[in-house]
Amino acid sequence: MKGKHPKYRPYKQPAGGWGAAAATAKVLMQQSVLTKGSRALLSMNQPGGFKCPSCAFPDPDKRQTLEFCENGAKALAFEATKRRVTREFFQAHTVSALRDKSDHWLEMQGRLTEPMRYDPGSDKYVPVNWDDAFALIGRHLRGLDSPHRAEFYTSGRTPNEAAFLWSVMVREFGTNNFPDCSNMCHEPTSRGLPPAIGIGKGTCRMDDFDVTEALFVIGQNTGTNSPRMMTNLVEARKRGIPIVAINPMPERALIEFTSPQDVVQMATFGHTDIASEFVHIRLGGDLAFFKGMMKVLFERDAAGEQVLDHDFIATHTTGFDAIRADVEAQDWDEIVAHSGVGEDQIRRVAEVYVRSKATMLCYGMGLTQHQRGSQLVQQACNLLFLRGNIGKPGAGIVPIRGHSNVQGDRTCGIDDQPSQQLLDSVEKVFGFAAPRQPGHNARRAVAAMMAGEARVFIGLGGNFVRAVPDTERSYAAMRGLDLTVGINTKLNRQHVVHGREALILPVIARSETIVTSKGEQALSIEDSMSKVTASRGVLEPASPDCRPEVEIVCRMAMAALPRTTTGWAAFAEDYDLIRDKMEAVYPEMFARLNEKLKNPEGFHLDVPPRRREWPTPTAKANFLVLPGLEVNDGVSDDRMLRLATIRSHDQFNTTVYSNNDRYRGVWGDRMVLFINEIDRTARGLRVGQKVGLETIFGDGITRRVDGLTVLDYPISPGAVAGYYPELNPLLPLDYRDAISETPAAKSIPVRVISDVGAPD
Ligand SMILES: Nc1nc2c(c(=O)[nH]1)N[C@H]1C(S)=C(S)[C@@H](COP(=O)(O)OP(=O)(O)OC[C@H]3O[C@@H](n4cnc5c(=O)[nH]c(N)nc54)[C@H](O)[C@@H]3O)O[C@H]1N2
Ligand SMILES: Nc1nc2c(c(=O)[nH]1)N[C@H]1C(S)=C(S)[C@@H](COP(=O)(O)OP(=O)(O)OC[C@H]3O[C@@H](n4cnc5c(=O)[nH]c(N)nc54)[C@H](O)[C@@H]3O)O[C@H]1N2
Ligand SMILES: [Mo]
Repeated sequence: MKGKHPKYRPYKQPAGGWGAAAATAKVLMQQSVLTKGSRALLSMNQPGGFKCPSCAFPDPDKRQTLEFCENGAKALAFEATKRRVTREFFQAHTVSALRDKSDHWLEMQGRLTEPMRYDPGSDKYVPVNWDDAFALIGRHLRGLDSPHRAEFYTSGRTPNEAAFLWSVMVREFGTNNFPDCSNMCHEPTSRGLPPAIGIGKGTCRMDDFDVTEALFVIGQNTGTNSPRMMTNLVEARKRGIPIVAINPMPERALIEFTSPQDVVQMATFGHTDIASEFVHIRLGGDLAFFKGMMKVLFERDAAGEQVLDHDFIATHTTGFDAIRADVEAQDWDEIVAHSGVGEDQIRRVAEVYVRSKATMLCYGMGLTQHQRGSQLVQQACNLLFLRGNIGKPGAGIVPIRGHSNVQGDRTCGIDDQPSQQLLDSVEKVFGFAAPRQPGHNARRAVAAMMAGEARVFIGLGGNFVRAVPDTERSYAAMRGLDLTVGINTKLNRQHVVHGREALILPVIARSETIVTSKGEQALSIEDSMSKVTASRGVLEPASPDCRPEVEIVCRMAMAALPRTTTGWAAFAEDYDLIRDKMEAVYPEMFARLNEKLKNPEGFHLDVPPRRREWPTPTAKANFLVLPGLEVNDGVSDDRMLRLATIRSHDQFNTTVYSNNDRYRGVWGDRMVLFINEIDRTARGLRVGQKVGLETIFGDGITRRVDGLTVLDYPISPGAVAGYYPELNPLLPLDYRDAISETPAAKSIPVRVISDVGAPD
């Protein structure tokens, strides 16, 4: 059965196209929301409507009549589903029984409908009214001997207004314990970019795509995770712009794509070739590749060619000599070995870069989730600085964010290491003493739970326990808490892996209307390119007992802070009042916020590097050296492979829509191991065989996952891949980026344990 397996049928069509159109129709039908869902799709990402709850990629400036993608439609269909989790459902299932169900099964039960409290006597969730739920939270929080014993998690679907109030409530309570989904995601961007360019955000806008002369797409599975960006890639290719895709996996949509919105292309079964140059990089090989490209530039500069922007370098940067010395000291053989890319291809890509007068460098989790992820992001900046590719049209650094409002949440104060300036401002506006010491990020929150220091966990959205590393130990730590609270739309793992007491609080979703005594309320969202827009739902809330996130935060604050003078009750009714306070805390950034949000097109936040102003300590853009060629520590084990934990086409993070991964050709199974044929045969493994993986970490803890089906896949040698979150038990909490503490989920050192069961 060489190379073949019933669960693996390589997808030969272009990505997108009729496959995507069919998948969109199917998902709406399955969730029984064909008419309701289609109606809502018409308002999604349109002026006056709501922002897509899926990813953070911006809407186009030039509008299409239907502005959504297959995965946006999926996110909406699963949100607008007709299925409901009711009190009868909880009556029929003990929590122990629910724990045995898969993530997909939990998700498929539908929307949460009323607040529930865990009853240890029956091992079931039972109804609780909202007042009693808040009273229980208030009792626990007020009873702690230190505010630092509570962890306040945020997931990136939370809108700006709720995130802002959450940050105020937690600081008034007395801690900066803000574990956030971005701590596992683009934290290397938030911590890596400021020393380099002075701001932890990208520097491009959508119109830069129209004038760019070269695009790099690095470590990002665009067709699955930011499908709306495919429109920009297609348009760029139609203009003849080169696209360099750098990835250890030849992701289908980066090779060929049919735009579902392109009527002619659909009718003629045509497609657009996306990558003009596909770089099949070694996993973790990007550092060596960047240095290889820089080496070519320095060589050509030394030979008298005009390949560097010396004006930009002299006027705007520091550290050029050090970076040059570091790069020139690297040996070509080493660069090739560490990047896995031939010198000829590195030179060819460097030539693409040299020919372009404006280059955009887009990246995702393939760059950030490594042990030196933050510094790797800085190396990408070095490459851009060499040709003055920041602060001019069509050029810049472009982190592609994940959750639809993950960037906004950070902008609105969700930060475990807030600046003293922000805290001063919060104190001035609200009149309480803000805690000055740094709090816990996601990793530290889990560590505090493991150590027994944390007693309470409250999650504003998300599925913390399933998203974090070290599944088994994290589950145990969660179960040791006094109280766990999940503020969610859907049932998920964190509700069934809970503390001594536990609450489920159901919320109104992004696509649904929020009506208070002051009338209908709008929210605001910031996309990956710093554009802030109002979002107004159009559908009826899933249940009359679902509450808006803003109201939940306000009532929790009133229960937890008996002496508060903050206007929580008023905020819950009138969201304009919240935005007034946002403006007061951030007077420059959010000046005239309420007024500006009336423009249906939204507005861009200021990004100083766009005009070549650098808010760094040197007031310059800084070249920063990362010595050597490796982004991950060496491991002395010759059987070692590097495991990347990745997303399938049919999931949104821990939400599993189905067990298929269309573009990678995987059907009906998520427990698979993508491995290169060379590595497979070297280990004597057969395609279809079931194997286990074991982490090599050396801290005495055994981390192992069994039951993975071996598939031959064109992933670069030395690397294997499998799905998150199923493989999170293999990821050690302390295997992380040195600066940002982001788990290094793309480079886990593992060993294959074979012969666990027969081939199927
Ligand atoms: N439909 C859908 N959309 C989503 C999400 C979802 O789950 N589903 N999640 C959202 C979130 S929160 C996020 S953060 C984003 C995530 O979006 P992506 O950043 O695309 O995330 P991943 O699927 O984790 O993998 C990224 C890619 O990195 C590649 N890679 C792995 N290691 C390396 C490496 O060493 N070098 C390079 N160059 N590449 C490497 C993998 O092969 C893969 O193609 O998407 C967001 N959008
Ligand atoms: N091994 C490994 N681990 C990873 C990653 C990886 O690539 N590999 N990726 C990491 C990344 S990039 C991220 S961002 C994290 C994701 O971590 P999280 O953000 O915690 O996880 P999600 O799966 O996105 O959360 C899904 C839940 O959010 C709730 N929800 C959905 N919409 C709303 C809403 O509008 N309001 C509220 N209140 N709740 C809502 C639903 O109940 C749903 O079950 O995981 C990280 N973990
Ligand atoms: Mo993310």
